[in-house]
Amino acid sequence: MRLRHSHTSPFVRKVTVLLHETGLVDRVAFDTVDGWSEPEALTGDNPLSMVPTLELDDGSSLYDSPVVCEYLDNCHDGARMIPTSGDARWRVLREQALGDGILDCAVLIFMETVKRPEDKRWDWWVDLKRRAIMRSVDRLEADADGLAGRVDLGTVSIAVALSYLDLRGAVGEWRDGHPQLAAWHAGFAARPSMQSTAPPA
Ligand SMILES: N[C@@H](CCC(=O)N[C@@H](CS)C(=O)NCC(=O)O)C(=O)O
Repeated sequence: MRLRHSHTSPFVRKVTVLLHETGLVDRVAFDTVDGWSEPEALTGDNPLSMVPTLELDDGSSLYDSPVVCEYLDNCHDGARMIPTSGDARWRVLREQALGDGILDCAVLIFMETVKRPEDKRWDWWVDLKRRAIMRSVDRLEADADGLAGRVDLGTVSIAVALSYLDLRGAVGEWRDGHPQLAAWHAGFAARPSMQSTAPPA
């Protein structure tokens, strides 16, 4: 298998944390690509030109990150990162959706505040996305007890999303007013899988 990836993409990081946690990391070759440059190596596998994209041994490919994670979770014999049924499954999938949604908002804020020419920036849009992130962080603080002691795709997604808020500074210091979530994140971020996938400063 070959993972087309970038070092800073948080969606890629979700996949690579899962690879480490499941012991699959040595079964995957890594190919660094820049989706914005639309390289043929990537667009041939994924017409959207986005990472992560997983090329399988038979030459076919899978994307986006939830699909790649689901596939990889079927490639190992350890504890499932995505429960196969019941309430636990829906909780993990909802947490993945919330983590990915925070990331979508943070990427949009980055595009608007850093990439877009200054005279074309839209404050209303940035504020809307910031409020969505902060409501999500409030909700996670209220539910922080439910994150404790778990290592699955739900907790990986939340931890990766919070770490990305630190990387891009999308909402300032999200820890203020969220002590339980901050303590949980500090513990999870110390895991070897998180440490070895940290983006370059
Ligand atoms: N929903 C996608 C989002 C992936 C995504 O946004 N990837 C970004 C990097 S963080 C990308 O490839 N951007 C290139 C582009 O938009 O052209 C997933 O979960 O994989």
